[in-house]
Amino acid sequence: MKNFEIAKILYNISLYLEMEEEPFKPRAYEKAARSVEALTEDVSNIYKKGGIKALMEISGVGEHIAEKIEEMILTGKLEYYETLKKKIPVDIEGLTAIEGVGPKTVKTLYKKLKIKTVEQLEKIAKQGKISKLPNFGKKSEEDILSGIEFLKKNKGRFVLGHVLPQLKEIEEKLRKLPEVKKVDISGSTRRMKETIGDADILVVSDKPQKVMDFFTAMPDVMHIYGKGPTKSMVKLKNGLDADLRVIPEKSYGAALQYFTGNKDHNIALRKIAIEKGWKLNEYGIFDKHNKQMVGRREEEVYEKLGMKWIPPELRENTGEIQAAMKNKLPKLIGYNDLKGNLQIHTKWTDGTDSIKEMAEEAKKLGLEYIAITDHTKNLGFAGGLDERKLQQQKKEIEKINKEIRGITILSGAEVNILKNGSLDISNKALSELDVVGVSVHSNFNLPRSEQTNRIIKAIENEHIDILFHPTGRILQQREPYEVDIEKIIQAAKDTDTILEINASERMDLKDDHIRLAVNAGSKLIINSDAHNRNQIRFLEFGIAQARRGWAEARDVVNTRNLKRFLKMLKQ
Ligand code: DGT
Ligand code: CA
Ligand code: CA
Ligand code: ZN
Repeated sequence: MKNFEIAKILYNISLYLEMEEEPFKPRAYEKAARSVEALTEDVSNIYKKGGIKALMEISGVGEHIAEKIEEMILTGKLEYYETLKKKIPVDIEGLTAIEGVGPKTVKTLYKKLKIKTVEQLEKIAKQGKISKLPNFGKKSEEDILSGIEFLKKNKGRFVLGHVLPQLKEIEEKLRKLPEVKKVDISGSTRRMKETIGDADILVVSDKPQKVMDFFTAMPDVMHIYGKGPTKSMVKLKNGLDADLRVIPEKSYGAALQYFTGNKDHNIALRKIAIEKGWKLNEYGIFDKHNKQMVGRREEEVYEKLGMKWIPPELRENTGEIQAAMKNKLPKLIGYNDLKGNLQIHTKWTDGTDSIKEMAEEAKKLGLEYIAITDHTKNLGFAGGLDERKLQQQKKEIEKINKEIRGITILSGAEVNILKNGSLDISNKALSELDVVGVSVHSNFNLPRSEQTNRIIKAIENEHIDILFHPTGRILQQREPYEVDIEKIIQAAKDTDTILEINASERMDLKDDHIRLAVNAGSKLIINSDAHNRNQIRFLEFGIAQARRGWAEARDVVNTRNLKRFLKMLKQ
């Protein structure tokens, strides 16, 4: 079993247990699921090497859950899960994916109206029967229907961070084949989009049949749509479609360019070729006698058209072509440029690992400093910290800093912005922390101007250094709240507050907003918002997002070393 399959079962168990109103177990299963899903190494591999003991070393996995994982690895299923499913046979995953629908709602809907699937729920909600249930009203019925609409919009797309490790693994398997000379994943994956529709893999090979045999027989494959000498199409077990194309070596660069896209970028390039009297397609650039001029290398395609090679993250036809022609492309922030990670959660609130474990992992990933930013008291469900606990935590951090080498831990907090823009922690307590972020975790439905002013009031506080996840969206889960982002970007600049690019599933700010912030000269920061140590690596996706927003290293404050970073905070 693959990590995502194990994680999914653990997560669904947490939903079933929550439905049964079990007190602590749901959180334990949820934490294990989140941790396994973020692991890069195969859990089956970990088990093969070190048995159940090694499983227990995975963040968030204790003895009981380790035994469950062992059973899944050995038998391909889990008796405990099968029993839970039989008791309440509903599509718990699909139904709870609807914003605002939790396991308890699912239970009520099943008990009262026999609803098992999202389709049934949609039908019954449209008939107006949900609003008639006790504790439900017209508003909750409307919310359910708009939640279902939002899900439909994302249907068939996959969060890049969820599928990239597996795609890279497939790429490496192909690279190791003696028949494969070159391999790349093109398409939206290469552009590092937040979500991808399907994976477009390209190879060069003299023995394409062998490559196709291997590709279609991989254990990752669930279904083969088609298999031919130059193109095969499969559905992977995680639901993602993947195409593999075999390309002649002399056209590889042109094919890589073409299949990386995006479509609008390609159309614009083709127009430039036509203006020069040439033809551009996935085989190369051809002159008026139909003779190939270039095509072997991607750089040559761009050069021939009179421009610098364009990093894939920028290829959206939003000005990158004009910039490349004038040699004015940004010097994008690099994937190894971050030195710090300033939003990290621990066991002190809703995280899974200790302060020290998070620091050790961050150090392993090459970071020089982190900030511990647990939730504050208004976030009851996360066990938010009050002033006294924050002070205790700061002492604990000081102690760990003396024991640990090679990384510095800063004290901090993720402070809640209350409805009126005030904060749930006293200024005095905040003044004692090294770095403080604020965020909105409640009242998502305020009118736009009220929401905007609420946030601006919060960042005007001299103790607040960072605005965390500024628009509140979560990929495929939650729409952003209504907010005047340009006004917030300006306020951030005026108040010297740093705007976060949150690299978790929030992916907030998004690329367009980052570009606005860069142009306005506001400071940015990329944080993982990790709730377990396996999630720290998600910084990669925040960097990708920053690149898609045209950000350079100088725009992002945590590319600086600790000393210089501290100087960029409000004094
Ligand atoms: P996705 O899969 O929806 O996340 O997005 P992409 O960008 O991977 O799109 P996909 O898989 O449909 O096609 C891969 C690339 O192939 C796309 O980025 C550009 C190129 N392409 C596809 N269709 C066309 C087309 O009609 N014209 C041109 N010029 N290029 C195309
Ligand atoms: Ca694609
Ligand atoms: Ca495709
Ligand atoms: Zn949290």
